[in-house]
Amino acid sequence: MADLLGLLLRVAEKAANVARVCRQEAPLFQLLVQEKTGEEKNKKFVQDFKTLADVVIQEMIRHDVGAQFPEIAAFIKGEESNKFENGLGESVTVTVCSTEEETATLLATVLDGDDTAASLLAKAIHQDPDTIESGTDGPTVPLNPSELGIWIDPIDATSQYIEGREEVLEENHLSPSGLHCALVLIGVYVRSTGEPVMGVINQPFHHKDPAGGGWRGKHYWGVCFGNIHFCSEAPPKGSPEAERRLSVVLSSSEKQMVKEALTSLCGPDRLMYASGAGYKILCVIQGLADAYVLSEGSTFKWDSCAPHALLRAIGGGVVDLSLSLRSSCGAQDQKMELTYHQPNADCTGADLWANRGGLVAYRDFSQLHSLIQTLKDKL
Ligand code: 2IP
Ligand code: CA
Repeated sequence: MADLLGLLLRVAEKAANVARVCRQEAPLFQLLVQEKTGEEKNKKFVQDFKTLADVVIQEMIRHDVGAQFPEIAAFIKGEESNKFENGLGESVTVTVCSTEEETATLLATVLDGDDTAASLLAKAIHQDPDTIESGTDGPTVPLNPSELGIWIDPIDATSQYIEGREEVLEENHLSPSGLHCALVLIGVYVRSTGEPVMGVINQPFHHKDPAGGGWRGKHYWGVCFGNIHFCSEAPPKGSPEAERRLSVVLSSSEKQMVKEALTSLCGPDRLMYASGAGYKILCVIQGLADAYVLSEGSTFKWDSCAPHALLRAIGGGVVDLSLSLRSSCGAQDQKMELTYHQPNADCTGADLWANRGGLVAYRDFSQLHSLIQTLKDKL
């Protein structure tokens, strides 16, 4: 498992590099943001390039992890499919080839012959990132790679990534939107139980290099299995959680009824809004909010698996909101925690893997209990 953690940290850093390159290199950036007008307008192509950045990152992670851990290869899933249609309606399967040149040639077919863009992208895919240390000798966890599966979200909060607003992060404050909400998420779960046991998060746009070298990222990781708990983030300090009013982060599109119920519990000044499902869970991990409540089934296994593992590593978790509201013992039941191994019945496409009942991400169990009790009468 220590080897796997090291590999995931490296491959997530490479993914973050690809995400940064797509914004920093002019030929790629133009594809990402260009809005052609009149006869030149080809919305589909612009749309497709956004997806291509995601597909390329996902395939690169799948390729690198599958090469080192062949037992996991067939159990690496993500948000995107690698079947891709270019602006000319041709279908291409995006894969990472054995050489940079081959990958560039393949990408050029998806990019309608744009060799410059294809070469820049291929270079980032084949570049070795600086070695990243987890800061421990590596947790020893009694699990074999053949027991594990992986969920990848190549870029969470894609809309913030495309829009690209540069906000300056204030220490100890969450920011509602901007580039820093975009995250690379890689989560590992146990195939037989669906329990999330390892998570790596890379925030490609964490801060600007003061020497003018562009954006720098930050990574976070956690491992949790049985009594083994390791996390890059220490549980937040501050006044005892029970002694102060709860703070909750929500999606800006959350239902009015939920906002009102939570206002009565927390007070209006303790409700916050932020973009990105992964970023909101990261805010809970960092103590910028006590909980993230989502009443809709609008997140997916790839959004929650990685940050869920980090939360568990610091003593928290992520429960299914709808199940918790219906259960007689509230959230107390371990079965309320989200799992990652079984598709939803009677669903197709992405909905197979939706967190259908909504969710609550929390650090402190008694706070989760108060939230569920408050929402129980209202939803
Ligand atoms: C999205 C993204 C959105 C989030 C949505 C996720 O993933 O994180 O920001 O909505 O739930 O599925 P919101 O910001 O309202 O919470 P992606 O960007 O990968 O599609
Ligand atoms: Ca996502």
